[in-house]
Amino acid sequence: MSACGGGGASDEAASKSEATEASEHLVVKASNWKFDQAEYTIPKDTPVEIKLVNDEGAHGLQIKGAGVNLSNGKTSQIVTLAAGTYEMKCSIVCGTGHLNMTAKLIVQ
Ligand SMILES: [Cu+2]
Repeated sequence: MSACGGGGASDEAASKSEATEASEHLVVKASNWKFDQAEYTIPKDTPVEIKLVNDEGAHGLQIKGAGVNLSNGKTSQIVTLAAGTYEMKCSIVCGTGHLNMTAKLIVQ
């Protein structure tokens, strides 16, 4: 019945260069001037939605080597990471405690 021959892809989202649905979620809460945990752990090779919640003040979240940079307009991002330890830090110059805003993301 299909007009154009071949294909046979029944999935409407056949291309999956980037995951659009996360199977895990990580919420990182920021306040003046810290993240709510010193270490966060997520599973490797799994699409994880990383979400930044500003409980107090205006902060961003950058994860070095993971291609994650969340700030004002953007509050979440889905990433699939290889095992390792990544450095997390605030990406907005938010005040006197800005440099203290670091944490570790452990992917295992
Ligand atoms: Cu900051």
